Amino acid sequence: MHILRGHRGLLKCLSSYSVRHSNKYLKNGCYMSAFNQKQTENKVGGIQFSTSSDQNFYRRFYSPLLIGACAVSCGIALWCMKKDHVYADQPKDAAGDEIHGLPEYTADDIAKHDSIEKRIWVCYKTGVYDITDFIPKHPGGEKILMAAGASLEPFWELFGVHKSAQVLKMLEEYRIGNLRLEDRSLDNQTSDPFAADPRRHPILEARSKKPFNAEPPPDLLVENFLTPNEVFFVRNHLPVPNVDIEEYELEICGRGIEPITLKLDDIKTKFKKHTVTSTIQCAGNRRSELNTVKEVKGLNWGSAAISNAEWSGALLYDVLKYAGIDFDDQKIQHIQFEGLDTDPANMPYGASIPAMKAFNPQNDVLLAYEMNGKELPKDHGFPIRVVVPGVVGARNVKWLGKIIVSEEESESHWQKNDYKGFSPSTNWDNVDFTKAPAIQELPVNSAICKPSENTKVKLQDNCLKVEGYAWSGGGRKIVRVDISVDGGKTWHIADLIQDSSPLYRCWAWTIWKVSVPVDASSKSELQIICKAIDSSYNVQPDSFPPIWNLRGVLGNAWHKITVQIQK
Ligand SMILES: Nc1nc2c(c(=O)[nH]1)N[C@H]1C(S)=C(S)[C@@H](COP(=O)(O)O)O[C@H]1N2
Ligand SMILES: [Mo]
Repeated sequence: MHILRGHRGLLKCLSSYSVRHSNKYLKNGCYMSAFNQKQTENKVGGIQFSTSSDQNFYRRFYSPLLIGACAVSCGIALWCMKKDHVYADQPKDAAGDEIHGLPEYTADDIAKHDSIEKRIWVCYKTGVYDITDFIPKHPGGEKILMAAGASLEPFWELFGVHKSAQVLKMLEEYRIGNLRLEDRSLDNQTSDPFAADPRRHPILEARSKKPFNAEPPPDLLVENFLTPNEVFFVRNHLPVPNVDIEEYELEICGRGIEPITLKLDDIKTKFKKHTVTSTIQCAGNRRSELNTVKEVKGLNWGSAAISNAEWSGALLYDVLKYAGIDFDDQKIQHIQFEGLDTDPANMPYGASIPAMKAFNPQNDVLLAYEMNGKELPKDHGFPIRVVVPGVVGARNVKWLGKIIVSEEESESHWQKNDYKGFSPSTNWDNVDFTKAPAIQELPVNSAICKPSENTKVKLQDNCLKVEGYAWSGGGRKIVRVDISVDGGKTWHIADLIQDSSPLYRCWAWTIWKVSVPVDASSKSELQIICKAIDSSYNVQPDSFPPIWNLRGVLGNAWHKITVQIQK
């Protein structure tokens, strides 16, 4: 309990969200409920949760979160400690296995070691570890102090990357014993936080399975102006929350607003239904091409982390008006959003957009409950997601739980410490995330979707049919797409398939098609290049090296593919 007491401040900040949502999670939460159940039925880390005193209330609700927070911190910290190891090379699977001759400890023993004075112990599978000496090296500071007396395992399930051979090897350096047999089964019972994730169409090519991130084959994208829901790319940072619609409430609060909550039905009936076709593109789309210049951190997206759908819902403008916002209040600069998906420390996914985006109803910022005329699918934010036309995917918050009207940007990791652009010379040692603004509107981009890279193509009447997409942020319509098959010396102008929106309020992508004459007599291989121009006459840069950045975002250089000509 001393740990909880010693960290009331942190507890408070972790809890502000979970107090409101803890019941919901107990009922519907796909993973927290599993943890809580386990606690009420069993001992976790040797603590019996049987009474309902205030203290126990805190323990019941926060222990797993706190342990989670520190388990993850430990993982990250161990991961970051890139020192050389003297520890004998052992296969990944051996970490946490019983080591004969080491002392045996009970779950109770481990639970007692929950402060620096008493030393900090954790367990992983059968392994018991004293990580006290690691604490001074921990980049996350004293957060790690909360890593008292429990298994790291359930939390590492959430962030598979920490379960790498390297991290497990580092952990083994702090090994002090084995966990008693009777207590092992309990610690091995890891509930899969992703168990409630929806089924996905096998056509989606996964870039990571847990959390689920996937893109369709590019040639499917150009088959339809609207991407079918099952084919639409998926970008999840966390497990998909299981939202019970009976319980669902959207909270709206912040500067000058008397907080209100709206049920899904309220959002559907109190406001005019508004429909808009908008493309969503991840900032990391085409990251794999940046990765070939120099290694970047992030999911290795191809060119299909982008899709286009028709969204229906209430205008955020109408909802803010209903909530009583003062549109003339100059101090309101940002509209923050929080998702119902949470990390092991119970922090929600979050992001914000400049208030002026929402304050102009013509920007069509939506609280969407339908996608292509169907109920919003689970993967895409059921029951409500924000659609911010022309703005990077990351701000289109899914599973919307809360809207905060604010003077400040969202404090979320994904707003402040991610999704920003840097110079090609900025590296992980000198990067300062406070120095770059959060990405909002995306630059002009395009890609060739058909033919597919490295396939055999057949010419028709000495011509090759090429198809792809083009899109620009901020409502800037695509005005031209140029294709070259001679390295950029000469260009062919593609036919554009677009909606009828005006030049400066176009949220949907452009599908383009062109038939290019090819002189096949001399060559068997052909490079195809595309570049797009938007209504501000922005054009894509010709190569990746000058726009390379350590996170691999904003990759929008000319798209180039190579195909073989079938003779
Ligand atoms: N709540 C929540 N919203 C989220 C995310 C998330 O992980 N959680 N991912 C964001 C990112 S980075 C992108 S690119 C888009 C992807 O939307 P999609 O999965 O519907 O394609 O959702 C955004 N909204
Ligand atoms: Mo994204």
